[in-house]
Amino acid sequence: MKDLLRIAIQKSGRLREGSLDLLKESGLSISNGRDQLKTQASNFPVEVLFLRDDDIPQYIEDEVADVGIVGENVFVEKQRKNTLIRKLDFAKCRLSIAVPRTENFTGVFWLSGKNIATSYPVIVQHFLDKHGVQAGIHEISGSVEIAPGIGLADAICDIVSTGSTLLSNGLKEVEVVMQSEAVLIANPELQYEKQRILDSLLFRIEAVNSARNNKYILLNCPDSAIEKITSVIPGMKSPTIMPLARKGWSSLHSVVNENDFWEKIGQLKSFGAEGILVIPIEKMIA
Ligand code: PRT
Ligand code: ZN
Repeated sequence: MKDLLRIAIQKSGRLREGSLDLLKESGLSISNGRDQLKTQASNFPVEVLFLRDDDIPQYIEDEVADVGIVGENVFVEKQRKNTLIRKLDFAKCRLSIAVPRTENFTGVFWLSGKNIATSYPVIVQHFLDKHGVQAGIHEISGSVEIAPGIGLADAICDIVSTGSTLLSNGLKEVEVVMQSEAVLIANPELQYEKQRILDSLLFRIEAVNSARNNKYILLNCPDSAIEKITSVIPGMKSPTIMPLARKGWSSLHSVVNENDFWEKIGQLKSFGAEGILVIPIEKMIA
């Protein structure tokens, strides 16, 4: 039988859609019924396994799966024989300590002798050790944010995204323990053939993620502004410049990063750019 790379993704929850989207945008044709446990891509040597996110690191260590997509928080907490291959730029969040809003939190030492409720005991213990603080850790698996309100703990350590869950439970975020996002993890000792499949998948993921982070930009500008504009949007190698029918003007095509997009648009306009078009990129290969 030909080798397949077995990729474990979350069966249901916050990572499921982002994981499936990434695989599909990488050109894998996969059918994904809600109740399916596994499915094979019809056009790429990959089998997708749908599992609980917490179980994925162990399945990879046990070689039931070869690679997987989990939150970095789960990867770090589980301490399994997994290698972090790359960050995937979605499901961004942070793991933070929060205390009741009315507490006068004075710094990490405030936690000394207190009780912290969390689903991440390993990460919290590491954080406390790093700061030389001794505190109790109370491991609970869900609804961590209600623990202080019912007298189960003095503080919590949980995932925060917008912060609204903390707010509605009368808590305030006081220390960020780690930043997290979805990550691709793998068994550190993949067979040669599986590693080759992973390498070609990674090439595609790279192209998808670069495309997501960049936009194609076209604009018209007076020839005298070309140099300044090129310094703002240098593109992949350098911009394409084509003369307009109108004398003294050119059309300039380049690529701009999503993150500094608005700031750059402002600069371009101030240099005399007009008729600016911004277009999504489907795939981008350097
Ligand atoms: O069933 P299974 O075990 O597979 O799923 P799960 O319930 O353990 O995980 P799930 O789907 O909730 O989250 C999967 C991963 O998504 C986490 O491990 C994180 O890496 C990432 N992620 C990103 C989040 C959030 N954002 C998030 N907001 N995980 C959880 N939350 C929860 C958080 O626990 C809190 O209850 O959302 C609430 C906070 O959100 P805000 O926006 O109110 O701050
Ligand atoms: Zn989970």
